[in-house]
Amino acid sequence: MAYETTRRDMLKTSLAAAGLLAVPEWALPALAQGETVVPFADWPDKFDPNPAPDRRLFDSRTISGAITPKDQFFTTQHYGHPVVDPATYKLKVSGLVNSALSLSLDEVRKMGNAEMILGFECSGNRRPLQGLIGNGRWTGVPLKTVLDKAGLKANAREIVFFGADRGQEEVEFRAQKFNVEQQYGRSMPRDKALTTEAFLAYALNGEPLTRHQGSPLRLIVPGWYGAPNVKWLSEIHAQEDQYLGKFQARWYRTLKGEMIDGEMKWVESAITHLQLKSFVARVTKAGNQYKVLAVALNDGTPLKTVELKIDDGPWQAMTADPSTNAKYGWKFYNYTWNGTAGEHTLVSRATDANGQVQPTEKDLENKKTFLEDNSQQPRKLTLA
Ligand SMILES: Nc1nc2c(c(=O)[nH]1)N[C@H]1C(S)=C(S)[C@@H](COP(=O)(O)O)O[C@H]1N2
Ligand SMILES: [Mo]
Repeated sequence: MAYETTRRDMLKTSLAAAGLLAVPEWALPALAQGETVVPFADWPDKFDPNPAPDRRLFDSRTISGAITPKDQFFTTQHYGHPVVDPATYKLKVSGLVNSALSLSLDEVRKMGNAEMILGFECSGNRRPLQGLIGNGRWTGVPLKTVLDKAGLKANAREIVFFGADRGQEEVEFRAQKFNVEQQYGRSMPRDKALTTEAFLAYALNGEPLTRHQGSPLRLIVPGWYGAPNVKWLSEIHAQEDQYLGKFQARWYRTLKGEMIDGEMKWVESAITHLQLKSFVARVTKAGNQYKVLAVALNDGTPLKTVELKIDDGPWQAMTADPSTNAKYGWKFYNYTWNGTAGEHTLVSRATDANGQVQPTEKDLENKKTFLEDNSQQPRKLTLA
């Protein structure tokens, strides 16, 4: 379907260029008969959901259900896709453990088959596409089960997760630069590793993980951004000291200014749990009415409301879709709109049970780095 969208977009672009696109709507197969998708004016003209063999963007206008099909799930990583043969695969558990482990995929699978519907997004996901987000049904073994089997020693304070993928990196130290090989690695403190609902997933939507999704095994950290969900997981290493690898300590950071007692404090923090976000994912026309679909995702904190503002109107409640109620899954919210001809701006905002409100772009103006952009996103469209 992703490729069809590309063709359709190209067609749309060429028709628009030729001045032939009288009606700004086009049909998508996933929709009810007669239902058409209203194009977003803020969507790039040249949208390619498959910009490279190892990259795929999710096209929110094609949402066809709560679970993202595996061939529509976004994918991104740093060192391409390593090939890991499931038949000879071993998961190593090493370092400060009572018994080091080397587990085959079969042995891992026999340790559990917990299932969880959950969404995650890349911490770099942002407007206009919001294409680095998805929601799946994952199956795997609780991380704690594996750590308990190995037995963490008392001084094992840091748990590091390595992928099979690696590459050359320049590591800077003051005036020096060293070119060394690095593995994709992420870590979490012992307590977090033992108490989270994190698990080692071998299946997505009931099928073995694809190479894109980290076959044969990946870490899944419910409620966290994509980066900690280490794909092609090859080794879990317990150590005493903090792990400071590039993708833990340097690459996935946020620098933001916070006003504390009238003084600006510049804070650098690591990317961990998902920030409260919603966005208008799709608008369709059915008969004389328009259906606005917003997607909301956060760290599992219950949501209170998702509201929609149309042009300069008031915030209005959207209706929660009861089919999307998994704690860590994304949530759909609907609104039926009697749209009038002309240009419009739609923006959604989520509020959670703790009273936290999704920030505006202005609220985040002191966030200097672009990761963790959960700001409200005004969508532009023109109705005929
Ligand atoms: N081994 C490995 N795991 C990785 C990465 C990587 O480069 N290597 N990238 C991370 C990032 S930044 C994201 S957003 C997610 C993307 O997961 P997906 O491709 O299954 O959507 O994988 C994470 N896990
Ligand atoms: Mo990411």
